[in-house]
Amino acid sequence: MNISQIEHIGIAVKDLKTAIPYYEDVLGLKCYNIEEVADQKVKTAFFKVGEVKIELLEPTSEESAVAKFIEKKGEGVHHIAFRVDNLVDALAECESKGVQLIDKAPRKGAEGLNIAFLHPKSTGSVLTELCEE
Ligand code: CMX
Repeated sequence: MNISQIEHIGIAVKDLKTAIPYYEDVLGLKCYNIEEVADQKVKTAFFKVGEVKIELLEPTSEESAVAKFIEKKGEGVHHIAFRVDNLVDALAECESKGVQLIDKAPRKGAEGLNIAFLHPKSTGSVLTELCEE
């Protein structure tokens, strides 16, 4: 597959309002978008660092994957997302190389991207997202 860049780094937080001031007031970044992804039961806040984004993830339900993550591991880095040219082909390649897919087909994520997750059990314990514009 052809990965052109890290698209974003996802960080699990309990509460966006509490988390955002560190990124804005200390790191001097600007939150340019807050968006709810109902499908994933999260509210997201985005910051740009050059070409790469930081995505803060606040769970909107106890059923959210992010709520379960925080309960088990606490707040912190949740996933890394790579931008690929062709998501369908990238997923087929991953599957053919024995990687367990969480999403067998692309779906819509935040910021209108097509996204799919790979299971951390087959990616060295790093929850990995592939995304395509
Ligand atoms: N990073 C690394 N490992 C993780 C993880 C994460 N973010 N989340 C869970 N795990 C680990 C668990 O600790 C567990 O490890 P152990 O068996 O060693 O304890 C293992 O993965 C499996 O966990 P599980 O209990 O079987 O499954 P969960 O119900 O916790 O689900 C996962 C895990 C990855 C399948 C689920 O979180 C998922 O489908 N994630 C993809 C979707 C997602 O994360 N959405 C939120 C972000 C959406 C967005 O960015 O818009």
